[in-house]
Amino acid sequence: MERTLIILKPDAVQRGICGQIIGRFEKKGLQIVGAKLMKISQTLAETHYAPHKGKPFYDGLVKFMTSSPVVVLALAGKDSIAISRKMMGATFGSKAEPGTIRGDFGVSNSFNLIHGSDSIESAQRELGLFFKADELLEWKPVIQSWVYDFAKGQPE
Ligand code: D4T
Repeated sequence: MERTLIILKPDAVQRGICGQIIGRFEKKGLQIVGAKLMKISQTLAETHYAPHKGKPFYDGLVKFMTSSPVVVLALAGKDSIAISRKMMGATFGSKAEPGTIRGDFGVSNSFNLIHGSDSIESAQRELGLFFKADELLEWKPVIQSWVYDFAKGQPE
């Protein structure tokens, strides 16, 4: 199963809406394979957001992400990267569609509640930054055979 890194950003933790956001992923059928509350260090924030270095919002973004605890999740599922990005909605809360996490829970552009890896390569890099190998668990949900159709051997 494909794995992705999700960060519930400082605004989600401070506003007390982590449970509702995590519940959406669980209800969708994505599986939690890693989870922790942590304070992101300056170095980790700079490394994680290195692709944005030099952009006008970079300094503010690093300051925001290091300002207060976050909840990091590793989610597993078929196409979990694309599915979770779709559930998150457009980058800016002001533009995100109703029904998406950003569309339903926020109006801010920079305080946009959640991060999700945007490709297989990013997911591998980001999961390695935020989780030690032994913090990511291999486990089989008992409901899995009802979440996916395994009639052909592969999840569909
Ligand atoms: P992340 O990376 O946090 O999952 O968000 P997105 O993938 O949806 O958006 P992004 O990489 O383009 O932006 C990263 C992060 O920077 C903030 N941001 C972005 C901002 O404060 N001002 C801006 O103009 C942009 C483009 C929000 C998300």
